[in-house]
Amino acid sequence: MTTPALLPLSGRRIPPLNLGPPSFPHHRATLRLSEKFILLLILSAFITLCFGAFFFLPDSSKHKRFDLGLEDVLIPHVDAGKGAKNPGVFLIHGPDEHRHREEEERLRNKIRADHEKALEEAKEKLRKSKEEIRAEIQTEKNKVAQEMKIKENKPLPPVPIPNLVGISGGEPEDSDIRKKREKIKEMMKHAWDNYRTYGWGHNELRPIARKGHSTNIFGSSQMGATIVDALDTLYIMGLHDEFLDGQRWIEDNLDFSVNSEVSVFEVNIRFIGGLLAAYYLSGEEIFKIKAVQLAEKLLPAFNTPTGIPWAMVNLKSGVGRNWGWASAGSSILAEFGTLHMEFVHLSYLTGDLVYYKKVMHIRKLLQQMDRPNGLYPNYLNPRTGRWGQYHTSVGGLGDSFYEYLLKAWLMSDKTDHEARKMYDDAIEAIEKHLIKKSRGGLIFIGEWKNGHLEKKMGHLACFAGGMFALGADGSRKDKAGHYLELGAEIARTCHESYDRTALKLGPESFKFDGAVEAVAVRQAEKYYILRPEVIETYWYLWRFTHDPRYRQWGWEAALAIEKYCRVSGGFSGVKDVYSSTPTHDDVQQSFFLAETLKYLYLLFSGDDLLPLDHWVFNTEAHPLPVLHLANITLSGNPAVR
Ligand code: DMJ
Repeated sequence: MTTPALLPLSGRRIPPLNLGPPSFPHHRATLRLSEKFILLLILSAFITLCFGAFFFLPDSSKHKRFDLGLEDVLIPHVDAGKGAKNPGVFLIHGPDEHRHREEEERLRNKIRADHEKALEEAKEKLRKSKEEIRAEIQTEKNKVAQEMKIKENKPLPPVPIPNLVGISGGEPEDSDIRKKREKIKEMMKHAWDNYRTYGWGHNELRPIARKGHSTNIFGSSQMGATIVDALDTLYIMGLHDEFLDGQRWIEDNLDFSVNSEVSVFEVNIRFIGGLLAAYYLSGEEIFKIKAVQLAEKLLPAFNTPTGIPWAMVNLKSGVGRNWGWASAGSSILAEFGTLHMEFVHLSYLTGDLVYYKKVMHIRKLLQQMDRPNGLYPNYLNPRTGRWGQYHTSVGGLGDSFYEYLLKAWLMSDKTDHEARKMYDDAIEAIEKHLIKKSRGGLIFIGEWKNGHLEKKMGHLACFAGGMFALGADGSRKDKAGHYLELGAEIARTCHESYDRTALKLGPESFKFDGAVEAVAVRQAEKYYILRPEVIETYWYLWRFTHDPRYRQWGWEAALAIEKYCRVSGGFSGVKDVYSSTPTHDDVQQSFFLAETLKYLYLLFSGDDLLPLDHWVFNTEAHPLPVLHLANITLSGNPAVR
């Protein structure tokens, strides 16, 4: 693409500017801007020329009319009184006429001077080199971007902030527990300080190579995932300098206008969840503003024939697509089904129902679909609205969908009965088809594949112990005791998966097959990447039962992490939990700071820190306050329909 030929103003034709290939939107934008800039320049010189020339025309009726027009503006006459039919038309008499001529002359001179100045400026511009013009365009662009940024960072409309109970404190009375809590805080400091030193601004840290790290879920841009994910943990631990440091980075650097393809789910749970939690805890507007800016960038992912979002979206172009490995081009249940909490909060905080409608649409669609054996398959095609492979799991691919049904109900102050019903129905089907007892008496959650049960449980599925306990109160047919017990059984099984290893850390996935119980068989399943799910379950069980075994198990895990995962540059995952000499994977995952250390800290804190009747934790452990939705008009919400 070339710029159009320009008017021969000074006898010279401006050569077309070559501003790069047209195929990139970024370059296209540059080209458009430069075209506009040059054309505007020519146009303004031309208009000034015409305007000035007008004054030098011989006297004519047009000239007279123009004089009158000038009088209208410049020389209001005392005779123009109340009774004047048209107070805008003024009469000219004696001395006024002289004054008028002088004024006219002054104006002509001014216009002539302006005209000459504009022509000079235009000539000046045209004498400039391509580079100089480019630099000027760039300066203009920066100015516009800066203005837009200021506009974008404008505060959002104020809304009543829910009751924020227990955002600090929780100091345990028992000195032993206090020491343990202090130790967890020290681990957080170690993880954060090393990230601060070696990985600042990168998404994650390589604690051994001592440099930044990232994966494709965060796209190609440095979005400081660890900073955003860690903020609320820093806050509740009272690490306020570190929190402020993170806040400053977010204010100055966190930019979502990047040509980067990110996972909608991951960015939602870690970034939007993290920013919202930081906002509620600290009250700092910037977190809310950034959360909303990011959410707007995710919205194009919902532009599919069904409204089921793509797994990935390019933050700049808005183009979405699904993972290549997903069955039949499907979206993933645990991904599109884990947006509800954050999106309801976004609508609450902005007063814009767009977010709420997106997630309610997903819910409605799921409600209408047939479910094989009452189970939700993990794959759903966003083009056809049909299920992909019949694979159901409470671990990876399915997990947080169930979690969010329960938490939607809790977050609505238990008024979203539709969500509770979906949760109850789903859990009943899961219990019937997926939950079994091993020969050795361990309760586990298997995976359902095309009518066949795989006796394998992932580390991710261990979160379900906490979920069952959390959902016990309010369960159907008064089965609270049953679900609390089921939660405790899952906690026991997952503890066994830790206890049966050399490092006392759990494998990624473990089997129940003949003599094999809660042990990984394949080499590829023996790693531990600092995941939180088992500790998360210990914490929920602790809160609901105060059985000391959960603190004991949590402490065992903390010691094992300290012993085998701590390196001088932070914390690292390990490749084989059955080998007594650990090999590190050299990644400090952002969820280690967001979840693992937070749940450990809460496990050794009093229940008054983030009490569960006021706070609901998103799937990345970011606490969001309960919303009293019965008092809020969110159209379509069962609470207000
Ligand atoms: C976290 O990002 C979230 O808990 C998510 O729901 C699944 N698992 C990882 C950590 O294991």
